[in-house]
Amino acid sequence: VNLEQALRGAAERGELAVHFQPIVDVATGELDGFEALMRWQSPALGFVSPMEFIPVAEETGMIVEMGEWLLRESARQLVEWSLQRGAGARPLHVSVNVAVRQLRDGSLVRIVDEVLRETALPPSALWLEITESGVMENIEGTLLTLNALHALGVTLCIDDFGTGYSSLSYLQRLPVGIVKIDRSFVSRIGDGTNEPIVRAVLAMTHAMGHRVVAEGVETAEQRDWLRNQGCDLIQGWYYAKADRPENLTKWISPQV
Ligand code: G
Ligand code: G
Ligand code: MN
Ligand code: NA
Repeated sequence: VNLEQALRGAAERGELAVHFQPIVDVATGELDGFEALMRWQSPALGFVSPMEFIPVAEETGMIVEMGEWLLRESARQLVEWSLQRGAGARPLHVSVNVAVRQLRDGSLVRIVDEVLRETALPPSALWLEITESGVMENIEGTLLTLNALHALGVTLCIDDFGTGYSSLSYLQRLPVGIVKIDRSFVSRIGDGTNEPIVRAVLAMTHAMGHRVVAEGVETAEQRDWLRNQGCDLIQGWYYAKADRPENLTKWISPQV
């Protein structure tokens, strides 16, 4: 069976699921939110990794519809969790990956606006992750879309930061609130070569007024080092892998 054929209509047939990975405030250890990650269980192909199907979805344009489904589902889930936690609890966010193809598609701003209205999710609780390379490919075109999204009140994140050809001047021009340091930097904390880069990224992004999420944190040593350096939020298997919503109840209770 051809992957592209199998993927067509997967959302309508109920084959797609959203898993959520906790993102933690490193200073307090409190839950700050989740990254939403798409999962596909194909009847014909079995479990297919997003590393395989997301590129196909991008090339064919299917990512636009799948991404709309993901946004709606992620927002709906966060609203449900927030109601469970009650009004006094720390507000949570949900961070959703947006592919370059979705950014280029004229429908993204309308879709985000609709999802916010339908679900009554507070706009700032919706974070949209855009890769650095995606922005750099077409910075002027992307900037118009990012400014329109920013005007809706959503929080924009630069994902996989440090892996592309980043320029400091572009970062200053983007209406982003969050920079996510790629896990390739985090994984080598402790070997003496990457620490200066991570320190520099933290200093620079904080000077610009952005908050920093470190991805791929797997050990207590990495967590401690990042906390000492003033990193804001961390995400990684040290805390939790992405999991289905029903397995995340222990994270949702406001005491955690
Ligand atoms: O989810 P991991 O758990 O395997 O994800 C692998 C890659 O697929 C990551 O680079 C991640 O950003 C990407 N990915 C996962 N879910 C989505 C999604 O819903 N949309 C986009 N654009 N990328 C996703
Ligand atoms: O590209 P993006 O950052 O959106 O991708 C998230 C990817 O990182 C997913 O595949 C997710 O499963 C993976 N991931 C999340 N935490 C960790 C971690 O601590 N270690 C490793 N190796 N991968 C992680
Ligand atoms: Mn991401
Ligand atoms: Na990333």
